[in-house]
Amino acid sequence: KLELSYSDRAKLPNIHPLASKLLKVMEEKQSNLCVSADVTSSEELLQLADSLGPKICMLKTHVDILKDYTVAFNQKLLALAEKHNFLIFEDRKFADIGNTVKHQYEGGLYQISSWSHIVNAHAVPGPGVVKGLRAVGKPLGRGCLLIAQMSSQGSLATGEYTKAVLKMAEEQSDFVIGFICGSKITERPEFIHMTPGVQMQAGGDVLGQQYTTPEEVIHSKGSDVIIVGRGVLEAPDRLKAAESYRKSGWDAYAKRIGLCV
Ligand code: UP6
Repeated sequence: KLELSYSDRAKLPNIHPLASKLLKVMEEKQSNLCVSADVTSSEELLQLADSLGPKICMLKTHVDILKDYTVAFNQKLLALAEKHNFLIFEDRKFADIGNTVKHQYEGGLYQISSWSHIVNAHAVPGPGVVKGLRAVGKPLGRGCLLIAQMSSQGSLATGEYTKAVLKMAEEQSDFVIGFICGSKITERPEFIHMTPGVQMQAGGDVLGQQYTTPEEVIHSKGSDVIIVGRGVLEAPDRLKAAESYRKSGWDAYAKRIGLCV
């Protein structure tokens, strides 16, 4: 049985507008690549966004690892997202009670809700974490991914926990647009599956990260978006590396849905 294409899914009647937008961008740019811009200088991050922008559907940030963060940075990043037509995903991994995450999302130094289209959260606190984020993000048209599984060795997010995360997402699908996961966890086509821990060769790092290939993630595991950090950042030519991840991810998708390439 062949699956719906990204563009078919973008047109589903019950799809969240932000998920629809992402799927359209993916189809237009023929990219299911999200680059994880894990660098510590704002200028380097902005340069990355500008040079890799044409290759990606999304740029993932960890804004709290920047050593020289300023408010101007947000505006510059947003302008680049518009220029190159990609979405911004701040990988904040919220994990507190609703009232606290509300403040962490809207306020503080980073004011994440004002510039990041997508954020993510752990389900550990229960549905209140999503309710808190939704109170801030929904009026702004933002969306959230729930962390259903993790790529790191010994992760506790498995089995029944993963199922409970899916249920939480289904109950708040007006704000939850999908998952961070290792493989597809639901057949519902309106949810987006995004997978970190991706490199061209399977393996890992010394701190428990585990890598799977783009082909495996998209074609065999049925995920939608590959998230790649060091596979691109540590390559001798980052643009060339991003293009090869884009192509691998796209070819694996084309194969999955039965498109000829
Ligand atoms: N990330 C994971 N695994 C998860 C969730 N998030 O690796 O389960 C994030 C990391 C990092 C990126 O915080 O920013 O994805 C992966 O980077 P890498 O490709 O350099 O390993």
